[in-house]
Amino acid sequence: MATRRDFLRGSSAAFLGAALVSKAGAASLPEAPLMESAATQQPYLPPNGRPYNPVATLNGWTAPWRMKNGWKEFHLIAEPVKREISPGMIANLWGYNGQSPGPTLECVEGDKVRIFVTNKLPEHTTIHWHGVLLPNGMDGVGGLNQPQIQPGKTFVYEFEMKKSGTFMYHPHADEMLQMAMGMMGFIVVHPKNPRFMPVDRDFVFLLNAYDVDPGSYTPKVSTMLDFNLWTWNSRAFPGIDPLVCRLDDRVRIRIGNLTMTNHPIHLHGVDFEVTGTDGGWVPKSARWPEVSIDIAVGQMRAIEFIANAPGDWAFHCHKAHHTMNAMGHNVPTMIGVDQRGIAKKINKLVPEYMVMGEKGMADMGEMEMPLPENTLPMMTGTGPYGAIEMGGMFTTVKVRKGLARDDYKDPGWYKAPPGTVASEYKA
Ligand SMILES: [Cu+2]
Repeated sequence: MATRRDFLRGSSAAFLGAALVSKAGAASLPEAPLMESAATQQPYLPPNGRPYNPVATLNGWTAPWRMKNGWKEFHLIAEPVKREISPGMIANLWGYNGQSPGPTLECVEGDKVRIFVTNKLPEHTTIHWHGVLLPNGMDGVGGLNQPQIQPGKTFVYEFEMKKSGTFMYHPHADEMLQMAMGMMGFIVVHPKNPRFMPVDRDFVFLLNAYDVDPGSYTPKVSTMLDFNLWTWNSRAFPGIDPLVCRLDDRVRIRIGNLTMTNHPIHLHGVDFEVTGTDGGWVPKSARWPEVSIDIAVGQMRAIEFIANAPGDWAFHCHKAHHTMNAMGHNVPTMIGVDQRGIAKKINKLVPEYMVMGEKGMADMGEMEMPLPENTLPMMTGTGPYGAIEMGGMFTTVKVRKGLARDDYKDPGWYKAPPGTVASEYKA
């Protein structure tokens, strides 16, 4: 019998067949594929159904489906997962089909979808389809629209995707806890007409946040605002893959916010326009140019631009503490404080003690400080010119000439033409 590992070796997209919930259900339930990798998977070309140009889920994947008598059938399994937040840190989260966030569900306007949801969590759950227009009984608010899905049970949701756009899914049951544990995913409904607002590259990711104490693995679930890990698709820099674009591609990036605060998302190197919200597409006459867009709690914003400038462009949340990993919160301001005398005294008691923050905190980005296990450095990442001093909600948009249409591989660091890099002035 094939093991999980054999499956991984044999398939470029690491889909795995999961055990089905019950013998009775086994005959009728579609397969629930499982993803073991936290890497960005190649866009999933639709094997059947209406054609469309698939999205690339940042550090994620698209769920395969089964067509059955004209219905597109998905199977989500709500379950505890281990998510690599960045190399060197794993979190015990809850998610769907092996990862948090769950797989992106891709459909086409007019598709009839049937989504089976199996609950393998220790408590009840539901799924709400955020922004999708559907019958009241399919809206997924536990207690209001449906009974809760008890552990071990499978529920089925059926509705038609009436309009194209970008939506999210998440539980509407013990919501604060289940979202603090990572239960969420993206829904992309492509337009029926493939010539409607076409783009060359179409990325999606969710903004999420966790509160994981240094040295621990499981998020604190009663945190309201003071989260310490700010993530994109449950990944923190330097674990977030670059968004790789071909020079002069038209690029769309769809960003949903399921954290408990707003995020001004800032892209260097280009101007963009907001072309979609969770409510629908923005007509051309209503768009204006931007370089940052504030995405409020529970909102989705789709931005579009022409990738006409080669380079490695920073792409990040503009709240500076959201581009840091845990441990930075209670550091006192020491700028201008002469700590030399103090350090000598403390060194007699604690030989490892280091003076920090006297000239600012930039030294932290390069410092090899001993950290508790399973803890990411606060400011980290190395670029071609040294320490990048970032964490959390930070990555790059890498624009390169001559890439293949379907090439999303990291091309390495940009090699700037001679004379185009800021350098020391020498008189
Ligand atoms: Cu932010």
